Amino acid sequence: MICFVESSSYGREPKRFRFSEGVRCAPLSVAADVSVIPAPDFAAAPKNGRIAAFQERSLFMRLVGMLDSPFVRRVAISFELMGLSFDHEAVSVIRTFDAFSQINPVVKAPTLIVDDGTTLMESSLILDYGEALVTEERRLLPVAVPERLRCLHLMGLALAACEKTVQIVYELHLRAETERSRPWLDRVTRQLLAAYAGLNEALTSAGEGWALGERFTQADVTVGVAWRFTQDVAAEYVRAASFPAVARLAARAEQTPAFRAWPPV
Ligand SMILES: N[C@@H](CCC(=O)N[C@@H](CS)C(=O)NCC(=O)O)C(=O)O
Repeated sequence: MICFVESSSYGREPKRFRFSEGVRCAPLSVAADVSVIPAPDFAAAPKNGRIAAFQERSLFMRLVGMLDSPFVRRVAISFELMGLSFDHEAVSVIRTFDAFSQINPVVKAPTLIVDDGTTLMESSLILDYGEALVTEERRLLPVAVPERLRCLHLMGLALAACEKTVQIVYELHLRAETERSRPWLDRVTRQLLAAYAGLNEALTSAGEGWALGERFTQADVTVGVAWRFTQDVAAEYVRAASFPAVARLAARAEQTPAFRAWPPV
């Protein structure tokens, strides 16, 4: 299918490309007989690229949504890290609402269409499904309770930061200037700054490690995508210099192969 979609949802100059070019597929396009690989050798798994051969279940998943959405990007990066293969379809909820509604009438990004046709929404629910598909070594959420708690705490702050940034963007770009609410913007900005202050405080102790120490977890993915998103679309509301621990961790996350494989464009 060829149709034109816009590549940006968040106020930057939109770029047009053909729908077929917006679909990123696993290069190892999965042969029908490679549905289950028993006892995969994770140590030998490639660290980058679509890793179809290491997927334990659920081939042909479709991840729908623009990568400039932090929610879509965290799913793409996480699936990459988990070794789950999927096709990415860059369809915008803003600029191509009708096209998106053909895929999911609720028009929420990310949308994941699973191999049996089930539609999933909400990035954290999609990631919950992804975690269930892979073995423990590939999971991004720690199992031990204290680590899990810290991870969820950081993810909650980062997701709040994403949500508040989205609200600022929608207020500024989807409302006519005369309809904008200054008190609402101030409220949301205060919440956004509180989320990053909480993150910065919690991450200060992380030093040069990842959020939970040596292991890269969902906290690192979510903090990384949140920070990049806010800096890309609402930097004037969140001064990077005020949150050095968050900025440092996010900069290092952006250098990892999975983040580089799924840039926010
Ligand atoms: N909590 C949701 C937030 C997703 C979200 O707000 N996505 C935006 C795009 S960044 C969207 O679908 N907006 C369209 C709408 O809400 O109508 C998640 O984690 O997936």
